[in-house]
Amino acid sequence: MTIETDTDSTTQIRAQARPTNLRAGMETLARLAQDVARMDEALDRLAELSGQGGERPVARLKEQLAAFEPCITLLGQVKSGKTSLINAMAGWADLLPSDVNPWTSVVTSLHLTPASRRAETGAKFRFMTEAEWDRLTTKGGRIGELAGRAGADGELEKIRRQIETMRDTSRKRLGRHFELLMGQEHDYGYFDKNLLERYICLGDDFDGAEDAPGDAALDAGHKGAVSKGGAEQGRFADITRSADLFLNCQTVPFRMCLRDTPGVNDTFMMREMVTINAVRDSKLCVVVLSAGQALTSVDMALIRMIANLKSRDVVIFVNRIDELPDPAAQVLEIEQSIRQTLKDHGGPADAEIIFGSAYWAGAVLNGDVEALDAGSAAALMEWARHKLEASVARQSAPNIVWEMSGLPALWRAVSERIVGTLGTACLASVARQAITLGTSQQAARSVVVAGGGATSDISMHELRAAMDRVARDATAALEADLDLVFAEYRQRADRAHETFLDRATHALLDHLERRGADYMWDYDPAGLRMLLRSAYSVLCKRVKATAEQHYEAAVRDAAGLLYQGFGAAVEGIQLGVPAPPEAPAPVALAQTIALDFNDSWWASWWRRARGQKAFAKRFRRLILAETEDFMTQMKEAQTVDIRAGVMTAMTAFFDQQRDILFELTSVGTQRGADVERLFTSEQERQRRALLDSTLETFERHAA
Ligand SMILES: Nc1nc2c(ncn2[C@@H]2O[C@H](COP(=O)(O)OP(=O)(O)O)[C@@H](O)[C@H]2O)c(=O)[nH]1
Ligand SMILES: [Mg+2]
Repeated sequence: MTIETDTDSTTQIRAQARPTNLRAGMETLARLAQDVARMDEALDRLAELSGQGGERPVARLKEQLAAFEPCITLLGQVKSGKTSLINAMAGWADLLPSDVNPWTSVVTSLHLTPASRRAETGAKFRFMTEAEWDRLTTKGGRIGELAGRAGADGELEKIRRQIETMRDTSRKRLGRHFELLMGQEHDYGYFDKNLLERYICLGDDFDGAEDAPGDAALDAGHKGAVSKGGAEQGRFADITRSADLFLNCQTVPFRMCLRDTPGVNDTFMMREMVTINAVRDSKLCVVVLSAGQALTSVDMALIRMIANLKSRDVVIFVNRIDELPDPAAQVLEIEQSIRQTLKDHGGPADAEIIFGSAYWAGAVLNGDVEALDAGSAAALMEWARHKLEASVARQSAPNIVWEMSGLPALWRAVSERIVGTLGTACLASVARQAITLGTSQQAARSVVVAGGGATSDISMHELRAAMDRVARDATAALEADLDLVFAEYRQRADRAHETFLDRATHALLDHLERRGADYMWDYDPAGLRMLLRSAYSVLCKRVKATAEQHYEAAVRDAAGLLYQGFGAAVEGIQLGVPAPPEAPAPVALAQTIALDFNDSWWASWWRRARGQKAFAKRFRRLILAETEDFMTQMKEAQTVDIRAGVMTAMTAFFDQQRDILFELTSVGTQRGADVERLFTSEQERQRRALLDSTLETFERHAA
């Protein structure tokens, strides 16, 4: 990242070193940008045509459209190059500090806005809440909890020491502000290297701590990176929870959010929880793997995470192919091994896999493809010979390297998914509501022409009250049915849990009988996850069916009420049935539980417990305790969003009904001169033609 934000590094690059294909792969995204812009214009026209009272509901739709920001979460192995890849995607090789101490548990969201000049326009940092910090520091996170339960005292002692070090260092760094900062947010109108280092990179003093957490991951790379900030570096990093960075970007044709996660496999499982939450609320994931060690058994936590995603929601990017001696031959093996691993774990075995190198992409962006080191250049030549199509071969060196870096292929995959799932759904939702508004305006005119106001005995006031009642009843009925569906799901999940405990205990007894207690035994919790996954999938289907049924009923009731009030004049109103929101992937299932470790603490528990009479009972209790938090995650956290999504769509529907009703019932008050105007038909005819053509735009996207 350049400190002087107004110098654009691309302009410093010699002309022949400048790539011209940075937007390759983003074509579908560019079309989405056009569609959204057209819809926005159509909404403006709709607002103009609707006159007084009609702007507010249209403004609401414009807001909904403007709030649409597709989010892509990157997750993967530590040091696989997630941050480097995000930088390459943002078209700015040194944007986020890569190689930061991977112990931070910060989720960094980079919000990109298309612009002709790049600029860092804002930053928001959120700190952990007191409760989060407490859980981490008093119990040692989940790993501490489970080490404690298992009686692995040595293990627990070590974790305690690590935590004390962390707590002391943080307090020293933050002094008396420490408590005050908990749960707070810091906002800036810019960001730069120093600011980021203060909030998301851990300070150097951690490298000195002997027993620093995640030893293996704490790699030498970071030590040299002392910034000018010096003592300031990492000042807030251990309590920072999330960072939102806002960037004007020259390459992307549509706004989006790229989310960098801290990865999994950490000592405290803090990062795992953080990553799970990030994945849960984003529909599209890019899994970044290192070509040198794509998905080995140390990545179980990651594998579990991917296994719970659908193949259309995930793209696998195998990075660092520049380090392979013979990429052309090796990628085939790597791809096969990844697919096999995914298949073995019931994951999306047909997920799209892309090979590339963030390092090559960075070289292109920095204008120094000629300075690639020898090994990397050789790999590049090899890969290019294997991959290159004739059309690309004639291009400039930077263009070829960019193509080989895999970024265009990644963009193609990501763009298609953004457009195909999220974009289409968003446009359809806005379009359907816009059609309802447009047709109801038309109806409002007919009401005036037909004599205005409510045709029946019901007064306007009564009509509005009746609509409120319909809304209240419909909402309550939906709530009640959802309660039932969720209760049923919880029962099913509990049953699955019971079944698993029984099976595990039986297996243990069986083991004791056949081999005796001297042989250590462990039990794979995959069965529990499978049972829960199927319970969750049943839940999602039921929720969808319930939502659809209630949405349809709500539309029927609302339409009935309008008809009762205004008769045939409102028959033309097309009330759109809301689409139930997509349920989030059951990523909480990926959460590491005690049974996933068969290492030291388990061995120590086994040694201590095996001689005892009630071995099996103790075992059952242990497993019950170990899976408790996991079950809570699956039963509560995972379902909160589902309910909120379903209810929000219902609320939005009735908000719109109130708008329509407001419009229909207020026409009565604008009679007289206005009615005269309505009848001066040339003007009316033009208006109508304009409205029809506006509605066409919406109809194209409503299906
Ligand atoms: N050779 C090579 N190194 C890479 C590549 N991508 C990232 N790196 C380096 O790997 C280290 C870790 O990268 P980083 O982006 O911080 O990884 P993260 O932990 O996944 O975010 C840094 O030194 C990067 O420069 C790549 O494609 N090839
Ligand atoms: Mg990183």
